[in-house]
Amino acid sequence: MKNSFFILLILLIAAACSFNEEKKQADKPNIIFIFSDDHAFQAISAYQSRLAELAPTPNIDRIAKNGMRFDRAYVTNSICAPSRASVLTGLHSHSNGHRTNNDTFDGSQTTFPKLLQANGYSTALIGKWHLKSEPTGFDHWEILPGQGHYYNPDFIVPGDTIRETGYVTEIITDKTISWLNEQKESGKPFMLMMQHKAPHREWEKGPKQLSLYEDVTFPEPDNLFDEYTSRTSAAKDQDMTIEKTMQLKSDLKLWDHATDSTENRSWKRTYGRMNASQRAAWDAVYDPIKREFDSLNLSGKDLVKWKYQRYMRDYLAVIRAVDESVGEILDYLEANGLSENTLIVYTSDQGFYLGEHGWFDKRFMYEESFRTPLLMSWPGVIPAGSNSQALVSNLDFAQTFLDITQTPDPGTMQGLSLLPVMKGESPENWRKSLYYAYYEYPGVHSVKKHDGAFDGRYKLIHFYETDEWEFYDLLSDPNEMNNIYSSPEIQNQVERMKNELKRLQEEYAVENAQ
Ligand code: SGN
Ligand code: CA
Repeated sequence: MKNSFFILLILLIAAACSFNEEKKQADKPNIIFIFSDDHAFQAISAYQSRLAELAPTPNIDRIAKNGMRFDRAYVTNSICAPSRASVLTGLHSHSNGHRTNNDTFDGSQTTFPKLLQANGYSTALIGKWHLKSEPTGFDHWEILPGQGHYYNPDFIVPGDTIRETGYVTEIITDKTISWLNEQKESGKPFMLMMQHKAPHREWEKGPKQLSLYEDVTFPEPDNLFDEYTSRTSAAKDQDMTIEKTMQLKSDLKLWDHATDSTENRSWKRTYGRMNASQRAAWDAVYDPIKREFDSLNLSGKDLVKWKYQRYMRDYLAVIRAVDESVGEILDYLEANGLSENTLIVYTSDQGFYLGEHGWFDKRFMYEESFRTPLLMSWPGVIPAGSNSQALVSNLDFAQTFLDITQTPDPGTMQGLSLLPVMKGESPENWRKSLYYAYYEYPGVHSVKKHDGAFDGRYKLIHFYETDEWEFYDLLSDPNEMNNIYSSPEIQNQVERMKNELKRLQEEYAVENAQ
């Protein structure tokens, strides 16, 4: 009698435990990480920049309305593949070995997708990857080769490469929704990385946005004609100006149908991939622009201004398709009862210059590229319509995702869990400064190697191969036009930030710290 009572008791306890385990599993939040490539925060209307009214992003803004806009989100290294490696590993470039786009990702490392997968999550990656080695830690993956293509893109899947017909942003969205539908059956929580190619160079508009901003004139940044007075040789010697570097043909699509053909590398990967009907729709928009350009005979500042307008029309229209993609995903989550228990993250691998300093591209530690957009929603945890001024980094995603999914932290990552900040708290022991390092030199766009420290107001940059320094006070000089490194009245702050840089280099065990 006694024995059977105990057996019954044990069975009841076991049943309760397994029920709790299932419940815990079901309560675990899903994560959708929406990642774009080179999306400047200036091009998101939630950030209320000069472009907000003319080129709104209503769907990306929905994430901010339902959740939090981070105003001080930064990256470890403002270039595609290294940023992605930092997101996956929670480590700075020198620690995960991925310093430049030329490196191959060591997929045997600890990454957050692997840890989540081991903790019972369904994991998927769809879109741009750019890390050369095959993805690890994902139950499902479909990736673009390298930079990928906008029109009729190829996708690498395990053991095969498939060419799809259509526009890359729409295809990535469709694939994402298919996977979400398929994985419903698993009953597992999921972590999905939807990684757009857009709005990366060469900013090829989608068929639905071809004439979207054609009659809009966008405001220029104040420093479109920056002469780099007071800056070091790095700002002067770069190769990323709208004036000299931006190409009329490949970047601004002024192809000459009679002479440009399959011989041209850029033609092949852009216009050359389109089918006849895609080309017809494209030509209907760009042929008149080419004729207008040929008749204008522009030079000097007028030419730069004209190129800037073309650049903005293309770039912002490419973003409209990304915004629509985000809208489709948000609608899907709502329609499927997934909004409540899903953390949605929208961010980019880095920022981008939209004519500031006369530039496009990224790489420098100046705000437009060092900073990245970051918006998150998670009802019940993140207060709706909030914003954060905390110094956060792309280093923090990995630990944040481990934290909210109760996945054991290996203790080797270098970021911080954003959970308290997401809840609207201001943790006292939050980081006071960020470490930055850029390594890809010599290389495309010729930006010299540098590292530096930023405390939310003062920024110290060291171009260590030429031993040149820059120092900015973002409070009085938000556009970083005045390098005050040698100003006598600021020397105490320069010294303080030099010590801070040393401290950060020690904390992160930066080898060969300069
Ligand atoms: C290509 C682009 C560059 C860009 C790099 C890296 N040139 O080389 O403008 O900086 O990619 O971009 S292009 O002629 O090929 O468009 S990244 O986002 O992958 O880091
Ligand atoms: Ca990028």
